[in-house]
Amino acid sequence: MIVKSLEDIIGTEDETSGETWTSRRFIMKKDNVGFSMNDTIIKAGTESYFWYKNHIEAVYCIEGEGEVETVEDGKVYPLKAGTMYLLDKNDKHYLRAKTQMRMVCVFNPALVGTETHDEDGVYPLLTE
Ligand code: 9YT
Repeated sequence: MIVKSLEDIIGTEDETSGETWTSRRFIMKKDNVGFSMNDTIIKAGTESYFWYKNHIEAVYCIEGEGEVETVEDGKVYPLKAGTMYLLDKNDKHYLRAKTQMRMVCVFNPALVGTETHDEDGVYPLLTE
């Protein structure tokens, strides 16, 4: 069994940041269970464009308020603590944080842990 606390991750190499977010990586590819899980902070007042074309991501909002918009159809979904969205079609999306949001993010395939978005909002499919 693996047991970790957020304070074991903050400030270590398992904490990765982009322009609008900081992700604390609890479960990664090296754990070899087929998915990864992060506790991610999205900065207040930001808009991010993401496209996980190589991954399926489920996102569970546990703090804060914002919205997610699917690019293809322009649908906007409000987000608050207790709301989950699943990008089951590798959907291109905008994520907007009204306040700071805290999200639990699950990826399949698992993230190696060092991924950040490229200019297309994509995470590369890393193998190590
Ligand atoms: C919700 C979202 O996609 N945030 C960006 C960071 C990413 N989820 C991650 O690596 O934790």
